[in-house]
Parts: sequence; C-alpha cells; structure tokens
Amino acid sequence: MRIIVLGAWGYLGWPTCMHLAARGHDVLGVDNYAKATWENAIGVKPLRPIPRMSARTRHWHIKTDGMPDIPSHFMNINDPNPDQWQVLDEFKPDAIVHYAEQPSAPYSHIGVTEAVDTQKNNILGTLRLLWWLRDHPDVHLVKLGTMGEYGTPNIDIEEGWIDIEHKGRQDRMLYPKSPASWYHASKVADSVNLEYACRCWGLRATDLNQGVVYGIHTPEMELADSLHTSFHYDAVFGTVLNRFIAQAVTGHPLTVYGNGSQTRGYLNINDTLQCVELALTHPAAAGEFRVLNQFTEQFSVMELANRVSALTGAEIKCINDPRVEKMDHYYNATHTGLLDLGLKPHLLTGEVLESMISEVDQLKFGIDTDQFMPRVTWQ
Ligand code: USQ
Repeated sequence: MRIIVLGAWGYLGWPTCMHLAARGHDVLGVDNYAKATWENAIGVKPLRPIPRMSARTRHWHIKTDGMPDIPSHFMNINDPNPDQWQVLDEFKPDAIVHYAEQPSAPYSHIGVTEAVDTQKNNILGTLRLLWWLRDHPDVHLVKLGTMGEYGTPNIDIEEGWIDIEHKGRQDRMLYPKSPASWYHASKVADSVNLEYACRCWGLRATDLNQGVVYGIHTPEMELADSLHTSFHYDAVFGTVLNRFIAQAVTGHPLTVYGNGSQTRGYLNINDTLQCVELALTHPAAAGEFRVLNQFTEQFSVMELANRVSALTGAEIKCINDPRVEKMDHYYNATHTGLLDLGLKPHLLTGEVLESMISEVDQLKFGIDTDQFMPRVTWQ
C-alpha cells in the first residue's frame, strides 16, 4: 500500500513508518516538528535526542537492505495555504495515518494559550485534512483518537457506537463522550467531525480510540541505535508507566495521583503498530465511520505502581491528584474489534516490564529528576 503518516516524527509516528516500510509498504512521513516547539516552550526533552526526519531517513536507508526507503516532507496540516496539499495529490496514497496532534492532556491545561493551541492544532488540522479527503474519498483515513474521549461512565463503554432505546424508540448513536481534559475534548471534536464527513461525503475513516501506551522498543530499532523513538518521562508528555520506570531507576518515589484507583486501558507500543497495520489492511467501507477501542489490558494506576515497585524496590507515594478525575470508579470497556481483525496482544508480563526497566536503567544518567513532580493542575 501507499501510506502517508502525518506526525511521523513522534513517539508513535516514527515506529509506525519503520513498521510499515519493513512490511513492504511505500511510506511518506510528514511532520512540522511542532512537538519540538511545545517541548522547548516548557523546557522538557525526551530521554535521548531525536534526529530530524532527514537523518532518520538516511540511517534507515543505510541500515536496511531491500526495504522501501522512508522519504519525508515538512508540512503543517493546519497551514491555510491550499497549494501545500499537492504533495498528497502527487503521492497518491491508499491510506493516511493521522497522528499529527498535540498529544498531552497536562499541556492543554497549562493555560489559555496552550488550551487554544491544542484545540486549534488538533481540530482545525483534522478539519483541513477532511476537506482534502473530500476530493479523494477512496483514501482510507486511520486517525488516532483516545479512550479518554469516553471518560469513566458508570456503564460499559462500547466501541464508538451504542444502541439506545428512548421512550419506546431505538437508534444507533455515537457513544456519549465525557472528555478528561481540553486535549481529550479536542479528540471528541475530531470524532464528531470525522463521523459527519463520512455521513456527508461518503469518506471512509477508522478512529482508533487508543489507551495509554507504554514501551520504548520496537523490532526495527534493533537495526541501529539511531532509529530509536522519543521517550518522555516528564509530567507533561510522559505517560504513567514510562514515568514510573524512569522514577524507579533514579530512586525517585513513584508519583501515584490520588489513591491510584483510576483505571484505564493500556497497550504496548508494539501493539499500536499492529493495530494500525490491521486497520490499514482491513479498511473501513465507503461512508463508514468505524471506531475501534485500541488497548489490550485494564489496570489501575496503583496496580502499575505495585508491579514496578515489586521489581525495583521503588517507594510508592500517593500525592494530591493535579487532575479532575474520578477515583474508585466503574470501568469496563469493550475492545473486541481489533482482536477480531487478528490482533495478538503483547501483554504486560514481568519479562516485558523487566526489559523496559533494564533499557531505561542504561540511560538513567540522562534523566532530569526535576521533571517528575506535576506542576500543571486542572483547576
Ligand atoms: N498518573 C499518575 N501518576 C503519574 C502520571 C499519571 O497517577 O505520574 C495517572 C493519571 O492521573 C491518569 C493515568 O495515570 O489517571 C494516565 O495518565 P497518563 O498521563 O499516562 O495518560 P493520559 O493523560 O490519560 O494521556 C495519555 C496520552 C494521550 C492518550 C491517553 C489515552 O498522553 O495522548 O490519548 O493516554 S487515555 O488515557 O486512555 O485517554
């Protein structure tokens, strides 16, 4: 297939480019390095410096033999210049994987500038992409959504749609949303716009409502050290398990927010790659807005902390929750769609945790422990 990856420089974007190229697909990686601007603005860095796309492309070419190259292109999808979309016209993609969004809930709560920036970047960038797709309705859009769109309702979470009976009448409607941050609210708006574009213009789209991702390593990174992806452990861009591991190897207490009973869906970064590939190779039908809940296991934050602590001896510290989120809540989310398409989950075994701990341990002298405590609050 011919596939464009938007947001190709990111934590998931670059491993996705490599995963797809290694399987023989022709990939074009697109990014505008906005993430670097957001990182600089708040003074955080990934654990290892991340080469620009041109360097990655070169290293990939040198290290792989017979695999397709990964060309890259600089583009801000939220730029109003209509001419820039010509690159997409010329590439003639079968599908577009869309990761090109501000990915952090805490970032969107720093202040009004960051909240507006997040919603503008995410919602309007996606809207411009939908207008390009309007003229290319056969191109399948695989868009990264989030489980945090649903919040933590006191009923089971379905995959995007729910059958409702109300006053004796029935309908199939989008599952009600209750976002957990301004960032999650931007993803809700994206989903509404995607569904409308499929209904109105007959587009084909898959919304992958992803849980919290963990992991640092994918098989393609074994080809060369320079092919690694970004790993954040700070309180803004780091996700919880990645942070706990960085805290454990530096002797910092594990920062459990509140009593740690908040439960979420989680998945290994390697399963993100598998899920995206499954969505690409089993496209949504014309006019279909397909939603797949993309996670493999549910954990409470305290369960994760206990597991990291059991392997490392790290202290667990419950601190005031900087977010507005429920404790001791019901959580049961359906996630059968991707399993039905053939997903073979990599579960969070002791072995997987140990290998993550050992990889981060080797890099521990680069960790800035001042970045562990949360400084952004929701209220
Ligand atoms: N948490 C702690 N201690 C920490 C960090 C987080 O207890 O040091 C808790 C949070 O309060 C939250 C949970 O861990 O309840 C998950 O937080 P997170 O920062 O790992 O993830 P979140 O902010 O929810 O966002 C991440 C990604 C986002 C993606 C989302 C999937 O950054 O891009 O959309 O996971 S989900 O959470 O399912 O919405």
